[in-house]
Amino acid sequence: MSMFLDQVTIDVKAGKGGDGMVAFRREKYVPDGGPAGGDGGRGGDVVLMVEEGLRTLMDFRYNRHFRAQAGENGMSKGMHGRGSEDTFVKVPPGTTVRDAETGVLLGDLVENGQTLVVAKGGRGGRGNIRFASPRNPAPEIAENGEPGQERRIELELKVLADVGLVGFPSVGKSTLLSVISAARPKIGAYHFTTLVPNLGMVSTTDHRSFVVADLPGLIEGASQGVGLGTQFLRHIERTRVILHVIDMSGMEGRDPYEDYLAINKELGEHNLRLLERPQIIVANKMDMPDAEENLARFKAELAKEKTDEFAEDIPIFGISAVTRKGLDSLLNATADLLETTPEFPLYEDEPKEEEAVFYGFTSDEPEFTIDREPDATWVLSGPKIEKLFQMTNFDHDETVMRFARQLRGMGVDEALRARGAKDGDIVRIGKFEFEFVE
Ligand SMILES: Nc1nc2c(ncn2[C@@H]2O[C@H](COP(=O)(O)OP(=O)(O)OP(=O)(O)O)[C@@H](O)[C@H]2O)c(=O)[nH]1
Ligand SMILES: [Mg+2]
Repeated sequence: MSMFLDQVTIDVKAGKGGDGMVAFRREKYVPDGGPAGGDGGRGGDVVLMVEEGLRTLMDFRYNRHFRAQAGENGMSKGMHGRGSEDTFVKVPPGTTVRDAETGVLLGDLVENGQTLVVAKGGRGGRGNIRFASPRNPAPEIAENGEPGQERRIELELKVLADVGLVGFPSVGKSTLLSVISAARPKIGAYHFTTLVPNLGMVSTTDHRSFVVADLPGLIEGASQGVGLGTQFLRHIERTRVILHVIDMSGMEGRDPYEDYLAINKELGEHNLRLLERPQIIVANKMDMPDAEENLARFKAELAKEKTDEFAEDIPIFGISAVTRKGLDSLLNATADLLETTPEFPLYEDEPKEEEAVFYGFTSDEPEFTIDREPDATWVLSGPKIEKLFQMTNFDHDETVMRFARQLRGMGVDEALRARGAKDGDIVRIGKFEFEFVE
């Protein structure tokens, strides 16, 4: 297993809001002090944040649970609880975030410092001061804090690079990166030397610069999971220009033109949009004896393929990564192409999770559902009603009565009656049971 991790599922849980307090003023010469219970503080959010220096999701290998602190409870003398700090979780630039259960896109984090709230902290419960009214000047009512949002999310890294080096194994992708940048990827005479994407910053002779990603070798069938290819194809998705590296020595007994077609097929099968990226064909190993001849044949085949006489020619650069021949013109042409190539937005057609859906509940979701257990107990469930339950402080009768009123307001009583509930039937929400009273 390589030490590269580019896909991981983590659990995040935001902080619960602090509970509101029921308290009354106790002053020496004031017999009936008014309500004095403060509000709870807000629970912390779990927030993802891009950290430029990170290159992989390795940090998540052994740490996949992140929670934020609960808000402080409200206190007497009208003191509010303190809100909690958010919990920041660092991710590398290029991290795509999805809800693991629904697959819905939550965000795509590319810029240093960019943040995304993935679990929203609960609001603090209100203390009894807030429930005072002329009719009820001394309420024994307080809310518990709202539960923090909890969810499982999926992080997928797609490296941020302007240019991607693709090609069969051992064509010289890593060698090329090593001679055009300060990156020092592993180079070897065997296939699949590169197991993880390597990034390098490249500068041209006229001082333009761009980031190049050297990817593990692809082979035929990569998009179907053969070889190492498929899991790395995602790293080409953010690149704007593809340098398609081909071994022109013909040493491995493969046909350069067949290789070229096979790789393009893989790119298209992974994601059709990859074929929209302009390519430059890098004919490598031109220092080898048969290379010139192979390149001529390659060019002839490529020309044959051209059906539309107005179609633009795909640029071909003959180079030798080992002797460093032909590099300057290749890099200048790459920089030129980058300047005229727009970005390919990855998720523009995909709906992002709406803020409203994120923080609340979707409108088509029922406020509650009623089920009947074999022992005849009525069971109420659903996010809204369960949240209401969790925010109710059952230590105070008056708060319990408020809860009952809220249920009635939601239409629970009516719905139960319609289902045939009778006086004295047991109704359960979570672990809490009460009697149905008509
Ligand atoms: N003669 C010659 N050999 C080269 C050239 N470029 C690379 N090689 C050799 O080709 C072999 C493979 O090079 P790598 O750079 O590791 O190839 P790669 O495409 O990164 O291979 P994978 O990581 O396995 O996909 C090494 O033995 C290199 O020395 C070149 O321009 N000329
Ligand atoms: Mg390599």
